[in-house]
Order: sequence, then C-alpha cells, then structure tokens
Amino acid sequence: MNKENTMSNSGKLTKEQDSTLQGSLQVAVGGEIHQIAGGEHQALTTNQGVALSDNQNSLRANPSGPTLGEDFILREKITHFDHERIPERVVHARGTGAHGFFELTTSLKQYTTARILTEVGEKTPVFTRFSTVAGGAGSVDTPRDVRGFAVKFYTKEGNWDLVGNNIPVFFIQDAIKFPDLIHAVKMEPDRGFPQSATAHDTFWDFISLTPESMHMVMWIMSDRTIPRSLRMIEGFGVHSFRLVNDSGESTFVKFHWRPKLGLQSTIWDETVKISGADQDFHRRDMFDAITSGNFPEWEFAVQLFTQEEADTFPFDHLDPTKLIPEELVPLKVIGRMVLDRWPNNFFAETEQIAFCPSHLVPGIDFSNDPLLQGRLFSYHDTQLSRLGTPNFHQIPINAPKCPFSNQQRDGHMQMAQQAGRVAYEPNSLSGESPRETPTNGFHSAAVTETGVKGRVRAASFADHYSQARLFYISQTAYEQAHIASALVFELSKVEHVHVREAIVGHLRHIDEALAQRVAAGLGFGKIPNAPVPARPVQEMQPSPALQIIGKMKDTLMGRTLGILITNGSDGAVIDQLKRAATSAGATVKIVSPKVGDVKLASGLMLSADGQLAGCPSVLFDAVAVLLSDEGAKALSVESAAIDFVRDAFGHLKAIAVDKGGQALLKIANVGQDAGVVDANDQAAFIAVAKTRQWNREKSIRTLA
Ligand code: HDE
Repeated sequence: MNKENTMSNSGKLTKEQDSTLQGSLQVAVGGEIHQIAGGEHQALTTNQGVALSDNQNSLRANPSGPTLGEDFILREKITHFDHERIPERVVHARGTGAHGFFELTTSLKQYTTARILTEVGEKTPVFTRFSTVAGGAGSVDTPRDVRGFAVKFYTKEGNWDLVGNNIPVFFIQDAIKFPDLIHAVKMEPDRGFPQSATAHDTFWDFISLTPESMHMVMWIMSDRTIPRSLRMIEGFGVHSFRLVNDSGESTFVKFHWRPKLGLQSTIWDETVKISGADQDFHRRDMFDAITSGNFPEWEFAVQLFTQEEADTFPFDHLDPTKLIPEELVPLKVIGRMVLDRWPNNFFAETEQIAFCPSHLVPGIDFSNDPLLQGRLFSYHDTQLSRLGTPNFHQIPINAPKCPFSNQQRDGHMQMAQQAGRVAYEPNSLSGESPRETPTNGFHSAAVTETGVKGRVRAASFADHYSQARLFYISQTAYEQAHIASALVFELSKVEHVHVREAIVGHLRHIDEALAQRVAAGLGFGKIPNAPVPARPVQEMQPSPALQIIGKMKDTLMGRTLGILITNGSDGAVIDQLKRAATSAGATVKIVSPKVGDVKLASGLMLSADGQLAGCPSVLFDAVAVLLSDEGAKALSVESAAIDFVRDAFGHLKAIAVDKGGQALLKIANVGQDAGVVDANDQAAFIAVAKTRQWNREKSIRTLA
C-alpha cells in the first residue's frame, strides 16, 4: 500500500496501533477466507485513529439479528460516504487537469512588474484544467463544445489565474446575459436533455435573437470544438488585460497558448463514434501522454498594444466578441508551459481547484471589458457554494505557494491556527502581524473614468458580423464545408422552423454562399430575409492564422497508429512499420480479434493491446491492416473489421495494407487513393500518415 495515498496524520503508526500486519492477510468475506498478498500494511482505522478489527461485517445483535445503532464504525463510514459529492461546476463541470510548470523565455520588464513575466528562466508551478462547458461532470469528453483552458500560476507574488477558452472570442458582450446563455445551452429544463449539445431549440432560439454571438457561432461550428486531443488545442485569455510597469504606465495585452504538437481536430462523424468508443477519450489521452513521459507543451504568447493603437482598430478590443488579428498585432512568444505530473487524486486536485479571474498579481490588471468585469465576482461566488467555505483558498491545490497572511479569521473548515491576541490591522500590540507593502503591493492601473452612469451598450460594440465574416472567409474550402455541414446538422435538430430561418438570415451577413448552402441543406425553398444589421459589415483581409488546417503540423508526434492483425500475420512487416512509426514519434497499438497473444506466421507470439470490437479505428490517427489470407477471410464477415477500414478511410486517415489488408479493403468496398499505401513502403506510409487526406473528402461525403 502506498502510505502517501492514505489519510494518516503522521504517516507512521503508534506502537499501540501497530499490531502489525506483516506478511499475508486473511480476510473473511461471505464466509470464505481470502488470502491477500503480503507486505507491510498500515492499520486500517476510523477517522479518530481507532484500529478496526473487522471491515467486512457490521455489528449485529446476533448472526441473523438487526444491526446495532451503536456501531459507530458503520455510522462513520456510511455518513462520510453519504457526503462524498459536492455540487459540480455550474458550467465547465467536466474537466481534466494536470500539474506542470511555466518557464519565461523573454522578459516583459519594459511593460510589467509582474515577476512571472520578467524573470527569464524562472520556473513557476502551474495547475491547468481543461473542460467542456455544457455537459455535466459525468458527460462525454467529445461533444461539439468550447474547451475551457484554465491555468493557475503559483507565482512567488501570489496566485495568478488565467481562466481562458480554446476560442478567442465569446458569445455575449455583457455578463448580465451569461445566465440566459447558459440556460439556453444546457439541457432543456422541462425534459432534461440534450446533455452537452448545442443542437436543440433553446440554444439556437437564444442565438437567433443575439446577433452579437455570430462571430462565436462561426468558431463553434468549426472543427475547433471537436479537437483530436486537449494537447492539440490553443488557449486564449479572451479579454484584453493590462500590464503595468514600474513607472505606472499600462499596456493592453491579450494572452495566447499555442500547442507544440500543432492544432488538430477530428471529423464530425469520427467524433460521434469516439463518444461511443471511449467516453473519456481526452482524459485518457492526457493521462497516457503525461504518465508515459510525453509531456504536453504550449508556447505562451502575448499581443501588446497601446490605447493609441487600439483607437485605430476597426473594432473595440474591449468587446469580447472581437479578436485582434495576428496580422494587425503580431504574437510575441514569451514562454512555455509543460504539463508533467498527473494529480495524485482527481477529487482533491482537479475537482477542488478553484479558478477566479480576479486572482491577479501586481503588474497585471483588468480592462473594462464588461464580460470580464462580471466574471470578477462570479467565480469567487460560485466557489462558495461549490466548496462550501470562504476558506477554499486553504485547500492545498488552491493555496498559494508563497507565504500569505492577513487578519481574516474563522469560517467553515478553518485549517490555520492563527496564534496571538491581534486579529485586526492597524495594531500596536503585535510586532509580527502583517503590514501593507506600499511599493510592491498590488496597485490598480491609474485610469481616469468619466461619463454618465447608465445601463448602456457602447456604440463601438454594434458591429456583429464583420469578424464573423472575417473568420469564415479565412478558412480553407474544407473548413468552410465543415462549418456549413455543422450548421445544417445543428439546425436540423431544431424543431421551430422560424428559428432555423432566423439563423440563416444572420448567415447572409456573413457569407451569402454559406447562407445558400445551409438553406439548401435544410430544404428551404427560398433563402430567408436577413435582419437589418446595426452596423454595415466591414470587409477585412482574410487572416490565415484563424484556420486549423493552416496550423496543423505534418507530424506523427503525439499521434497513435493502430495496427490490425490476426493469427498468421507477417511479424517482420508489423515490426518494420512499428519501428518506423515509433521513430516518427507515434505510439503504436496492436489490435486483433482477440486480446492476448496472436500467433504470427513465424510461429512467434505477439501480444495485442486491444480487442477489435473495443478498439475501432476512430481511436487512432492512422491505421495499418496486416493480415494473413485466412485472417482476411475471417475478418471479411466481421462487421467491426469492415467498420475499422471504412471509418479509417471515411475519416481521411492514411491506411497501410499488405496483401491480406488489401483484400479486406476490397470486401469493405474501400477505395484506393494516395493515402492508401503498401505496408512494405514504410517511408511512404509515414509521409502520408502525418496528415489527414483532405483531398479524399469530396469523393466520399456530401458536405452541407
Ligand atoms: Fe466562466 N465560469 N464565466 N468563462 N469559465 C466558470 O466558475 C462565468 C467565461 C471559464 O476549470 C464558473 O469555478 C461568467 C469566459 C472556464 O474550473 C463560473 C461569465 C471564459 C471555466 C463562471 C463567464 C470563461 C469557467 C463555473 C460571463 C473564457 C472553468 C465554475 C461573464 C475567457 C474553470 C467555476 C475550471 C467556469 C462564470 C464567461 C472560461 C460560474 C459569469 C468569457 C475555463 O463562475
């Protein structure tokens, strides 16, 4: 037993407790005696430290009598169990987190006093949590959804939480609309479905009446919301923040994370099938990568600009439905984040971590973005109901790693035992009590605010379509087709025809051809009218940086090759392919009709990693099908094998085949193209396996 993982006060047993438990242990279960492997065991105790003599049976009046109320051991155990759950997050409930570090590579000393952004080479511990937004904690990893990308930096000057998403803009401009947005997207309240999906009436109804969401709608209908891996998503702080230097001057900043493995998404049909094949696809992928030493890594970059520069932008950077094109303000890479340690305990760390955008360090400050302003109290507030106490900062995952001290006292679950007579400030009775730090303490940016108070939306926030159009026209033809198909899919699930029509009306301001395509996909006889825009749409230069395909890397790093084999397969070909793929950075999994040993043609045995029905090709980035003639024959009547190759082809993956594999492709009616390669030509296969076969798509799928 790992003593670190047990709840014990000192980790050591007292002499009295240690009646020890050396060697093998006998446990009586249901009248049978089970022998459990030996070793040195800690005593199993109650929460009061009392050693248990029997953890299998409650205290009963007699062998067939009632259980006695005096059984404090039973009561303690069941009571604790009854209270194990805490409220899940109201949004972003489903998440996956890991520990790591941030390392600064370029100093921003000119712009900020924040030490984390000025000390080159310094490694700051971080905990990063990725999440979906709409689904509950037990929902699948792969719905079409935004991904949260929240980083807690445990800096020497206090905790800084950068609570972002994998999309640089948001649905709404003002925090007061957030509860409406979330009520619209979550499962409908009268029926309790759909779980984690935007494809339903209430979501699209709200969107159709909220034109400011059109830019975000383009992003969520793109393949950004169906990522291949959390290791392959970008992250964005979304809002403008301020950096403040030692002269008190402030500069605006947008924060970006860029994945070292490049961006990569899945194909919609593939995503749907992954959800069935592995509900924990992203969590498992992250776990596997970190525990096998393939640590995920991101570049940290900033866009810096002054108020004067912002005044020249054709949009208001304080409007969170707008991004700043990289072509307008280039990204400056200033550091990297590596996630290198999986948590010990999911609940204690990933569930209990509490992010708050209001957690800032000196040298960084907020902007007036009204969405950000609303977030500044929401997160702390939600932690109070989620974690149940204002002392949630004392939970180890939330506690700063630098000293912290103040006169706040008491409250539920107070862990600190603050000594002394003084719990107020200023005081003259204690020489040791904490004092203000006038120079290095937190200073808000010196900003002048004037004007008339009111519930108003800035006139500069009125342009709702220009950047939606910018996003759409910046995509490759494949990506545009995926957006159109996603819109048709989503709107086809909406029962109210007027809602479908309203959305297509909005699309006309984004791109007339897109609107036509979606209207045709929905079977409309004519294209619905477009609403009158508050501002005319501005034509902007396309920004290729907004593509996914443009940001993919031709690589097998971090990807997985699945090799389907049967008894009688050629071990030499398997081995050569495996070696070529591994040296290109891929992980290789052997799949066969039966899990366990496969007898190769040579008579040697090879152990399979997975069984065919449980390892469909959607779990891999590229596949190889290496079969004996008998194997091909046997698999020709196996629907899981037919699906394996059909799906690999349909999801635009490279396929390596030998003679048996080729026979299976023929039976499955799978075509031939440049992405289907002879398994003996490993170099050719590795070259095509590094990317998806985009050219194939138009020949196999009607898009939109
Ligand atoms: Fe959040 N959001 N949010 N959000 N958000 C929460 O806080 C909220 C917004 C984001 O892994 C909640 O601890 C409001 C934008 C992430 O634990 C809650 C508004 C962005 C996470 C909350 C927004 C985000 C949350 C729920 C509009 C991208 C998960 C549980 C004003 C920049 C963090 C919790 C984690 C979580 C409120 C909009 C990102 C209720 C009121 C914009 C990544 O406080």
